[in-house]
Amino acid sequence: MAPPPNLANLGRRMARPYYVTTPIYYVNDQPHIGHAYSTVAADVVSRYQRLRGHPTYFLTGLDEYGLKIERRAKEENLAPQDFVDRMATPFRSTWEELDCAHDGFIRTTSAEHRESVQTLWKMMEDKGDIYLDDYEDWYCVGCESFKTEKELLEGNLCPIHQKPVERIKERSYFFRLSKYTQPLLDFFEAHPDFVQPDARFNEVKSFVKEGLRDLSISRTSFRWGVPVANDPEHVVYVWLDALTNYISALGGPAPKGIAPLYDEFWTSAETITHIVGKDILRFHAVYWPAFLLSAGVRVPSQIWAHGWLTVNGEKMSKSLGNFLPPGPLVEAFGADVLRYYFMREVGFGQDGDFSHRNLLNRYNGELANGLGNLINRIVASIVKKNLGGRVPRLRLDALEEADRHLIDKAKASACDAARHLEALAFHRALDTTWELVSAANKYVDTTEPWKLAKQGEQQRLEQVCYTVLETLRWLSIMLFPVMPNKCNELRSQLGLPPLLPTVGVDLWPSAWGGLGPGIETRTAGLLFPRFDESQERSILERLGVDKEPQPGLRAK
Ligand code: ME8
Repeated sequence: MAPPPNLANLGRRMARPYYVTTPIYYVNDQPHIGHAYSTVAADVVSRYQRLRGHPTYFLTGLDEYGLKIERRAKEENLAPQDFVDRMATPFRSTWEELDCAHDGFIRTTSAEHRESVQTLWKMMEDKGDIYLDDYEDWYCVGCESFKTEKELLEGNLCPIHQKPVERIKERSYFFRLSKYTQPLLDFFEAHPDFVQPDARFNEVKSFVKEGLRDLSISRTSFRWGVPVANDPEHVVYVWLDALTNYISALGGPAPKGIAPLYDEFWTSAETITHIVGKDILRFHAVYWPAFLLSAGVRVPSQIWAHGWLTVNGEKMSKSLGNFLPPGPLVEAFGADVLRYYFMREVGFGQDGDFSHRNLLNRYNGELANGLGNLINRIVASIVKKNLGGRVPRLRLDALEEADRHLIDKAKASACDAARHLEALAFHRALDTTWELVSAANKYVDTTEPWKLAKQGEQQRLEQVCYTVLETLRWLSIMLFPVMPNKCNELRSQLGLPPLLPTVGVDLWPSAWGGLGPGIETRTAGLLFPRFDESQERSILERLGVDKEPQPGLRAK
């Protein structure tokens, strides 16, 4: 027998801190499925890393300053601080409903954040990278970003928000971004995976190669922002303020002081991944590393720019007002099903269209008929009726070709799924996991355990049931990052405790036979009950969806 692993040593070897973040969302409106998509992705990453035993920190939060928020508060007849305080609640509760278990929730109006922004400013200033000058240009309040003439559509419209930009003329502090054109290109060269997907990285490189202009980083025409420390007439440009959240939430930048979280998850983290939508890639892949290079602070490992979700083919955004809130969807399907749908259908990095009909099809086809059916046929039926509900003994010496085939499939699937999850290719991880679900269903079809029971072939029946039960145990781990609650329910049916990720302990399945003999399985209702046509109709009606079939959610 192999000696038990030395957990203390294992812990040290595996202590590779992983930091994952979402964008901090503007609080000018309610959360919608686009925000949910980014936040679920980050939660899946963090749950996966924790399962592997890595110390992990998952940050999300809110972007509460800027002209856009100041104007929204005014529309609501509220002081900006009262307005942002009120808006924080729906975001927090949405992440709770979706089981997004963040470690930190940063709000940029906090005193700690303000101090961090001012510290980072000072570090850049000490480098000689900040100067005062006059400025005149076009500004889109929706993007909170300056626009060049070249970028504008006819009639001076912002190409993203399709709204007129404003002419801004004021005295402003500038960051010497132009100085960082070459250092950024060198950094990109040395870090070929800095931006994912690759095609997006090429866009970023082309943009930088054209040469960067210095960036205006302060405003005097409104007050709702972090004041510039030595010149409080100015507030810090909202993007410099917002990007700093990734370090302020950890107590950084801490040029002198001690900040344990910042040390662990920024300065010495093995991996720092910022998950963002492709709309805000330039801020993260160009401005943010330039600020950090200037301040002499470590640059993140990777910016992962995912694609854009449309609803029935239409662009969805708070500014355009046609957004789907996640709440009613969670109510209708449960958090895990919605999480599964987000991660399953659209290739991470590609655009996709959200369709209720397609969500129902995936639910019935893959969750109810695929995984649900597999669990049911074996746990609730064969094992309960023929083996007294207990897990049989694994007999390695009596494995048959079909058993070996399924075991090999499980090993290959677990290995591939892990590789894909490391690379944030969630859809691929689920593809390979579903190949295992199909292979296990096929195995049940061909080994026909109900016949073995009838014919009294007890030993073979036990072997077949064990093979499926152990496959289900593996699936309860492999699917945990995406569907944590359903996986723990499945584990309870298998007579196993809930998964409890622990630093230093790798829980990913690799050795066959972890399910001990004699454990009592439990049957506790269907994990994924199938919706019949009338249930489907009533769900769609409740969600206010047209009866007309919608285009499927397909990666474009
Ligand atoms: O840009 N499809 O905040 P924001 C997919 N505060 N993802 C979507 C989406 C859609 N239709 N709509 C929104 C900001 N998102 C800044 C960020 S970070 C330092 C500051 C997601 O409220 C996606 O992640 O406009 C996108 O990048 C983000 O929400 C924009 O959120």
